Amino acid sequence: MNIGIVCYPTFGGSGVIATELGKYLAQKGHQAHFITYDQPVRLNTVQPNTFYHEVSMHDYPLFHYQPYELALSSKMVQTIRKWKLDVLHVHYAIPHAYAAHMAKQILAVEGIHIPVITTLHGTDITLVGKNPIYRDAVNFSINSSDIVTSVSESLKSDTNALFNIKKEIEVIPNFIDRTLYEEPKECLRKQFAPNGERILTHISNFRPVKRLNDIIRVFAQLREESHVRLIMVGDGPEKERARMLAQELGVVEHVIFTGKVLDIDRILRCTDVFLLPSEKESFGLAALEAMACGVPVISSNTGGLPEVNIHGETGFTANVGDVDAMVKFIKQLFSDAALEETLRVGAKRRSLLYDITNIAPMYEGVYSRVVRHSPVR
Ligand code: GMT
Repeated sequence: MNIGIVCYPTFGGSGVIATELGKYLAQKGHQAHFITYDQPVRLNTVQPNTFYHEVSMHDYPLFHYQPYELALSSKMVQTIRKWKLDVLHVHYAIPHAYAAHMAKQILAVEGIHIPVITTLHGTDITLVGKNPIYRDAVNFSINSSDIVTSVSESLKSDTNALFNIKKEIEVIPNFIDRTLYEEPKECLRKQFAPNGERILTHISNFRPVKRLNDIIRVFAQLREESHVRLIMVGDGPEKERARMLAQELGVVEHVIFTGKVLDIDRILRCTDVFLLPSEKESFGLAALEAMACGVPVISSNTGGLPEVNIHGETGFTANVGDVDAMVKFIKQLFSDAALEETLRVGAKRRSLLYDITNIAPMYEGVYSRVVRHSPVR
């Protein structure tokens, strides 16, 4: 099949999922056509069956905001026509589902039918999409997609609660590629924790929803009694505030801010506990990636997190903002080697359920269904 993939090309989980899915499908012999404004970060190699179509923007002094949706729709239309795409799969509803609807209408005039699949990832619904500024257009474009998928049961029910959705949303969870975590790699533990400290890690886009201050507070409490170091991977608007809090609490020299890192598995492999205390989280892909490295997760129990991180099996979950509970769980884990091993094994075992070889066929099934039902071109 020739598959058009639209995503944000950045480090966020939706872009990672879209890119890894496309790369995997390309390896299986499909054509993966990425349509986006920049080379997706995970599409960093040239591969057979993989194509990148850049959405270029034209600046004009009249525009206060450049019309990205218009340029994206046009690029979708051109790519679908030229490469005879069979399906268009858009990740993150805003504005991709809307632009896809326009592309579909434009092509319909020429007698070309293109089925559109929209995958909802989280904040496109729970934070941004529900805002009255966008809500009507998001509602319309979700309903006009041929198939809608969401990355967790929790996101499905949030979408149904916040919007007036006329079709059944199919849940297809996020995934990891287990082979990535099986290759032997040099251990970097000494580099991050030269004095044999335990290592806590957090990975995100450092937005307010990730509650970085909770992470710093958890870490500062643990430092009172244990030798621990904190690795903060990523970048974003809350970084400086988190650094200032670490300074205020006297732990800043034990916190490593790595910036954006591509091969996060190298850090996760030497991590003892992964922290994700988010305010909202539709899935928590970074937690799953940690679990794939056998790292227990301490997370909040919001959104889709309890679907991924099973309390007492793969780590522990606590109420949003309950720093004391998170500290208590980590202390318990650090003081009980058998418990720690059980959680490490449990985390790894559960992550394997989400291996790409189990999840990608669900998307292929969706593609086959819509293509089978498409009128002949
Ligand atoms: O807006 C964001 O936080 C970014 C977005 C993304 O592109 O990564 O995150 C969402 O999608 C991920 C991939 O499906 C999920 O793993 C994240 O849980 C979800 N973020 C939130 O719901 C906050």
